Amino acid sequence: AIRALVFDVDGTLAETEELHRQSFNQTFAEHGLNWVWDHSLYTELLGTTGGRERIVSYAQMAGQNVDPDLLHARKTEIYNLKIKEGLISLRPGVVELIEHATQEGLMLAIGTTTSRANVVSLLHQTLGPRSLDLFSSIRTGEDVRAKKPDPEVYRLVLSDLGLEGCECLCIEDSRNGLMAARAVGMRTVITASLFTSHEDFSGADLILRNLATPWSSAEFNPYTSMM
Ligand code: XBP
Ligand code: MG
Repeated sequence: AIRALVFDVDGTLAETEELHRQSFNQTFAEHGLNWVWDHSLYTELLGTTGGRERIVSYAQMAGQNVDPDLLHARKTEIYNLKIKEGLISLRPGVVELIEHATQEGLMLAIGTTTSRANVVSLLHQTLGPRSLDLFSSIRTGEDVRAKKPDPEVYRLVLSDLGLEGCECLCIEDSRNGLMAARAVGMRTVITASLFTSHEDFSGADLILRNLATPWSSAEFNPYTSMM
């Protein structure tokens, strides 16, 4: 039986990736770099998970020498200011699913590639400061050596929860996330996001437009049928 729901953050809890993209570009401009990551380039660059790693791989491609830690720290600062402006809301159905799962006695967890500060400010801004307590485990890119599609972050989550992968249902939006979730044996629901809708989601147990759509359908409720 399913005992926990495990959420990805970027693209899954909220459509944050456009804000990440703008924060990268603002950082590059501030540092006098002529790098502009437009929508289509950024879609490709998302193949490298982790903002710092994305900067490193782009710098290599561009043949330029930069300080990835400095750039990424500033990008995180800008991103957090934008989140605190309240520009981002949770995707449809996320709040309802969290409430439903809590009522059913399921545990909740988060496994993400992004930094802890970004998760904390998103949860604070959208669900309130006490919402962090809803999650029995929050593991981020800062806790791992290898980011998704490597399953390390989800291994940590499972170990925090004391559960096997087969006891968890993961909600993801990207192929890299799906690979990580499948590698630890979690059944995975994909809610494709703005930057990932073209990706190959084979191996997913269910692919949805968003988490709200099934709730309005009388025929089939994937959550109750999986639980
Ligand atoms: C999201 C990412 C992140 C964000 C940027 O992956 O790859 O790197 O693009 O965040 P996932 P940081 O949704 O699978 O966690 O700059 O903080 O890395
Ligand atoms: Mg994601």
